Amino acid sequence: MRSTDVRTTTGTAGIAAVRNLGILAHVDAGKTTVTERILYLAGEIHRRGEVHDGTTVTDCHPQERERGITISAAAVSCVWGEHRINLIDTPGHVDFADEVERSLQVLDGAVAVFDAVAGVEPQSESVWRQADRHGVPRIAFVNKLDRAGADLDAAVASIRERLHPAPLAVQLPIGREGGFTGVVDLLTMRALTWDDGPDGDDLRDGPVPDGLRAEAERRRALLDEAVAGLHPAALEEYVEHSALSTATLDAALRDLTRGGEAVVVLCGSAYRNRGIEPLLDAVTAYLPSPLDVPAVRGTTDAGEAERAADPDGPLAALVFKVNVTASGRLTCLRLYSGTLRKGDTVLDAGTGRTERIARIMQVAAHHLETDAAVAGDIVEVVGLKAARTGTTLCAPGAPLLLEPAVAAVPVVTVAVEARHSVDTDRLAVALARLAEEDPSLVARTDPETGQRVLSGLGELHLEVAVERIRRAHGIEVAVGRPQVAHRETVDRGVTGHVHRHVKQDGGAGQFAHVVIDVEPLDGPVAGEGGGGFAFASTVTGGRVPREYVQAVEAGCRDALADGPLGGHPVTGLRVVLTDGATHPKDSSEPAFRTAGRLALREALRSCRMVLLEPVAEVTVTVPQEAVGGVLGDLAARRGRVQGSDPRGGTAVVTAVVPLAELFGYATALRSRTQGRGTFTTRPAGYAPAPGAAAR
Ligand SMILES: Nc1nc2c(ncn2[C@@H]2O[C@H](COP(=O)(O)OP(=O)(O)OP(=O)(O)O)[C@@H](O)[C@H]2O)c(=O)[nH]1
Ligand SMILES: [Mg+2]
Repeated sequence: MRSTDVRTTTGTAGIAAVRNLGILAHVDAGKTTVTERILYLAGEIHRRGEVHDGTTVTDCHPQERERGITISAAAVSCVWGEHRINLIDTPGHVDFADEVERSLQVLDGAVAVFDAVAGVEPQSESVWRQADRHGVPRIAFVNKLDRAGADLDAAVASIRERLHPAPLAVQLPIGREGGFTGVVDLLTMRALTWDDGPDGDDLRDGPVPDGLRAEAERRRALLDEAVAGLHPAALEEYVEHSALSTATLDAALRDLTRGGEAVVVLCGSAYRNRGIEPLLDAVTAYLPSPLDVPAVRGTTDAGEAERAADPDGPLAALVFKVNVTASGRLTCLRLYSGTLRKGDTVLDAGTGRTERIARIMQVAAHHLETDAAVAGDIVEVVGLKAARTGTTLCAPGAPLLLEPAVAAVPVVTVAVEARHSVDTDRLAVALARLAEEDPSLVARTDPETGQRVLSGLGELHLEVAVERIRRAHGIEVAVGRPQVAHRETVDRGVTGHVHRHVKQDGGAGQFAHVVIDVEPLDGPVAGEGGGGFAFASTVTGGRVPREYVQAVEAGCRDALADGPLGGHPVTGLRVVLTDGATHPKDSSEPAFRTAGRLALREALRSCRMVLLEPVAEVTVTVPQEAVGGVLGDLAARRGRVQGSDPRGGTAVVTAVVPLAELFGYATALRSRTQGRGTFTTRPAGYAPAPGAAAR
């Protein structure tokens, strides 16, 4: 399978053979295990590692190995047949959702992995929606078919119900649970079985067992019918022959996958090495190459521009990950256009500075150095000092700025202090490095207490970050209790608030007169990334020129940073500029901006405001007999229970709980259920905080 040709081929034929693939799923569905098996089958590694032994390629950081979870997205590349696959194993835990976001930005396709017992889980739904937003085509892999209670049909039904109306299963499992030995490929109508050979992975291709023949034919007929209903060319053939040829079916599945109109579903057991070869074949057959996806768009001085995946075009590449280690800095890039060569000087389109590429490496299990990389590729480079996650690198003669992924807004904060004052400066450096690698970590100094504080997406996110400071930098740190980030919103607004900003005491004066209304904004409050704010102007007769209206809006946005209840960000409000006045000489945009800021700041003091706290949707899976205790505990944590469903001998409880009450929940649940309870969370916006009386 392995060929150096495929690795080094350049030109369009080479690009068509590339697949930039992400592995996405809920925590523990088996992404890292699937990745490990792919690398093994592709000949990249000669021994399969296990997550629980801490021996996999992609869970390579010490904390990943100890905790048995993926923390950091890891890119690796391998060769399958004529194809080169650059694969990113992403984390499933919600605290690391930003890693998934940054990965999705540079991927052309993804495999969504599901647990055959649990089906679609909360975080599978979240990452699915993330992939929808990025328009990344997917195929589904229902994993863990060897587990007791595994059920492919139920998993497919949950995909249909919760994720996509057209999941198309192209395999029929052979054997159940511990007796799961293979699949019938419904396209070729062959049985693929895996023997427990010396390597535990001998694939055999044989006729469909008699006992499964009728069922396989029934499912193939249903598949033909479903595909014909979605694909016009297939429909023509279906109308004529009441069936589809394998070639037509195959081609239609590729079109439907790339168009996002259907999701091909495969199944297997990564742990038992079953089902991975057909998964790789489906990845290369159905998911797009960099040539099949729309050209990347960015901005230039002359406006928006597109860059096709052309090795001869000007360079355009996006940094999606930076790894800072003691031995140096590795920068992961996705090339969208052009060719990058060792020794090249590249332009950082954001800062206008240039940097030099010292070395280029394949993202292989063993870092292989290469002289060049072309459009469509994902590589690591050495030598860049300033480039950050989200930086665009381009040809100095053809600047183009690509849009970086939007970093999630941190919701949890801890104070971090060096135990020994000699380490204080080193701690500041360590915090800055963490934030360079992961833009969803924000380090700052609290202006009131003077303490260093670190903010992130959750308790685990911060715990992992602090542990890295301890280990990688050898700094002993004291960490405060986690605090949630509050927000403020408007419960009852005000109308006709007047602000006159006048400074006319000689020299150039300032004059801006504004009248605003403030009202609550319907719909979900506290949208991410500065959402939850609307601005309009009803000023007539040109009393306030358009550029000044814009300045007022900018001023109002400035005022949102600092609410009246406690200086928290303000969200969920609409401001309407209803009137104003200008002065022929002294009015200016800065004057109106100041007026907008001060007007809203004062108006908010007259509004009835409500303090908001972040809340999370929690899904707890516990043995049936522990349900009562869990429900009581959730209520004590101010949780609103939304449902409790029996599933096998366990119960799945869902509740919306304030994030502040979830600190330490992992430990509490473990002791309450003798270690048998598990839970996952996902952000569910903001809700009024108790005790914070509206004023
Ligand atoms: N029974 C069974 N267990 C599996 C299978 N695949 C993975 N596992 C186990 O499930 C656990 C989680 O697997 P991982 O590969 O770490 O899952 P992940 O999706 O990468 O998890 P995160 O990265 O932490 O989100 C490990 O203990 C695996 O050995 C499978 O096919 N069958
Ligand atoms: Mg993993």
